[in-house]
Amino acid sequence: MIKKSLGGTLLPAIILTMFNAMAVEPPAPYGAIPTERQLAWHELEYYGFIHFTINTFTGKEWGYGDESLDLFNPSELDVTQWVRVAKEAGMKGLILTCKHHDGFTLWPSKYTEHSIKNTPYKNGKGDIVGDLAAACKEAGLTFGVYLSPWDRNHAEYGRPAYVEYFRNQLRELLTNYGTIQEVWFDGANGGDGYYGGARETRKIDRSSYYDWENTWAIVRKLQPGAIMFSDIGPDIRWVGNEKGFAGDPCWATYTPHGVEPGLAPAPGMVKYKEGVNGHADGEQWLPAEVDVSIRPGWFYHEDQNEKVRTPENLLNLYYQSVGRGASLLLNIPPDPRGLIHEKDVESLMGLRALLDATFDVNLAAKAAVTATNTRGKDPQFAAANLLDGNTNTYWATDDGMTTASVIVELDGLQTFNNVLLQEYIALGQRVREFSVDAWVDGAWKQIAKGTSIGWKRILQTESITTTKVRLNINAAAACPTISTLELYAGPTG
Ligand code: FUL
Repeated sequence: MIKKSLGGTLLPAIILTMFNAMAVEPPAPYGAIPTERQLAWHELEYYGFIHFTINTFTGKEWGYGDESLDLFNPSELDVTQWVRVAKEAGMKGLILTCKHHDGFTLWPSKYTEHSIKNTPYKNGKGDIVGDLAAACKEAGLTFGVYLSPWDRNHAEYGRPAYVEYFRNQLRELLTNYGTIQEVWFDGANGGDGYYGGARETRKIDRSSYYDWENTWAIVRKLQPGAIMFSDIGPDIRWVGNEKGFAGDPCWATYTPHGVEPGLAPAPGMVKYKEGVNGHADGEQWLPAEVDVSIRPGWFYHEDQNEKVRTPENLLNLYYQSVGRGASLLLNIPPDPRGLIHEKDVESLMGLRALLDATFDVNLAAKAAVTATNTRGKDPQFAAANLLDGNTNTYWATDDGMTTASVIVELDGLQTFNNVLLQEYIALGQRVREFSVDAWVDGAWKQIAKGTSIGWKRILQTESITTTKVRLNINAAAACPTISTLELYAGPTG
């Protein structure tokens, strides 16, 4: 009997237990780590902002709130054109200014008369939020909403009743339009406005007026998967400028600081310039979103048609945002026809062509790779994971091994001018310093170096022709976990 059970079930069980005891554990997470919804957001990288309201018809950037509703009548509005353009441009989603500071709503809100429902557009039967949400869904793009906390139209702005109104509108947007991927809370707040005819200046206490904790809770309850943007998160942070660049470094971790000691940070009241670099070892996983317009203004103005960014300019923005571990939220404002203007479309397609020409062929895909250290010598953590095109597999070293190198033997002689690196960020942002060498004239030559990697880092280099490349992790807060190393040859270096 005993003999039988040893041979039949006990022995394999003992062997399995021994094997498990020897199995190499993944590294422990380090510092602040991303949530599932943040991880999903990192993958988007490039998506569009649509600024459209009565301003499109008045030429203003910030409507006062007293604009005549008769002005809103786009003659050829076609949200499927917006979606087509965004998709062909390579964007993964769109965020719409459902209500900007002037208070006009692009959906028939039941809480206000300052709304699309009282305009000549479709005889008051239009709902641009609904139309765009449906068009995005159909095309496989994500859809996000911008709801301005500041409202220059509303009579109660500055008083408690307005906060209830704001929350009611938030509930409308989060309940009636399917899955909302991002909710955008602007930090611009308080000042002069129409305010139901009062025409005065109203100041609010930015740290307490919106009671953000409870406002955010509405989003969590109604759209648990949605990312919330503001100067202080809670999911992603403003990069601190509207010029289109994240810093170098740009850490995904961040500790928002109040403008004065002892004053808690709040949207519109934070040392926002720190957002450009973030903080190594910051308290929260709060990666940066780079919001920038394709034109000088956020809204369409005819006299800016000659000032639309060129494809080369946009490519530069891409390197300065996505290439530094942030996301690129590029504003493409429709014109008074209700269409994205031909000039903007041309530049967007030009950028797409440059991105395709650069990132289509990974010249390291067929390489062989060796590492100075592999965690527990376990193939599960081998350096080959860098080349498999899978961001969920990674090269890791033994605990405490915070400097290490990998050598990538290319498939013959290759010429490239871009190095793309990714950390396996589910375990935190760990690398603090790295460099990249190429084998040139019989010796290693340094071709790039940096500090932060994070979700993605793209380094432009001089044009390099070589048979092997070396990645050196020169400092890390914990053993590095690197998921990707790719090499690309772009038309511009
Ligand atoms: C700013 C606003 O004041 C601008 O009008 C624009 O909406 C931009 C994205 O955010 O804070």
